[in-house]
Amino acid sequence: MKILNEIARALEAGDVEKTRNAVQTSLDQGISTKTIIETGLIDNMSKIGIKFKNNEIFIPEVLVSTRAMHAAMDLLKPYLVSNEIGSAGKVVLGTVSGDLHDIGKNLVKMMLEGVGFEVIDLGVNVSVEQFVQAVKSNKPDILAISALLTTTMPEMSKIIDATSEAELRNNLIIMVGGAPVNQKFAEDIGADLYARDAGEAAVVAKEKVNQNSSPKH
Ligand code: B1M
Repeated sequence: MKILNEIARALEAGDVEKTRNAVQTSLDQGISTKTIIETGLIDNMSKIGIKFKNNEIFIPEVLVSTRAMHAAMDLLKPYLVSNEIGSAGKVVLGTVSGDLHDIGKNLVKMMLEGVGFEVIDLGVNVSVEQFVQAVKSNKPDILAISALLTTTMPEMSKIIDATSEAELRNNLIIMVGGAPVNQKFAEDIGADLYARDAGEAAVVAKEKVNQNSSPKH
């Protein structure tokens, strides 16, 4: 459908007005909200995430695209029939205790939402207990933890240990990231996923949840 290509182009250009207009035209043409969201928005936001991961585009481009995506979602909200769209899964996200950096975390949140996850954002300076409590009450598929300081990185390990002690570790995917974090550190502390940037976070999170929910042979 030609109009869905128009959504893709407008989204990639980060043009809020054009994205909203193309979404409105799609609705006027009788295209379902499900197709508009899944094919027009989420698929293309995933492609933007992959380009970001491959360094083909950079943070400002991702930010304008996510802004356009949010504007489109706002327009579609009243048309959404409950359960028409299957959520990609639930994520609890936060920056660790003692750490106030949230620009990267917010970008991760936007990218995760862009590919269909429901994200519960705990904010910054989140204690081990708050993370554990949020996992207990929200039962997320993924616990996503961000840290930007070498001095706050050890909090990640404490959070992972605390989820095990609270017997919440089974079926919980733990993803870590932030500038000082790397794959080796993630493996050392027992995290399931590491993502270098927001684009990669959305891609690996989706892959892992799909993998866990696909039938075992
Ligand atoms: Co701070 N700061 N800062 N700072 N700050 C750094 C991180 C630092 C590297 C600067 C430096 O010295 N060169 C340094 C850390 C050194 C270290 O530990 N090795 C530092 C320091 C020391 C400090 C203070 C201690 C300074 C002081 O007060 N003496 C202080 C600490 C405050 C605290 O947290 N308790 C401090 C304060 C601040 C500000 C408040 C002024 C501000 C934060 C504002 C805010 O976030 N609302 C700030 C900023 C802006 C920075 C820099 C300049 C930029 C960080 C940023 O937003 N980058 C930073 C230097 C730098 O990185 N060049 C620095 C852009 C953002 C998009 O990238 O956050 O890396 P990033 O996120 C990426 C990836 O890391 C990844 O995806 C994101 C998008 O691609 N990612 C994840 C992040 N979380 C992820 C989670 C995932 C997956 C991927 O899965 C769950």
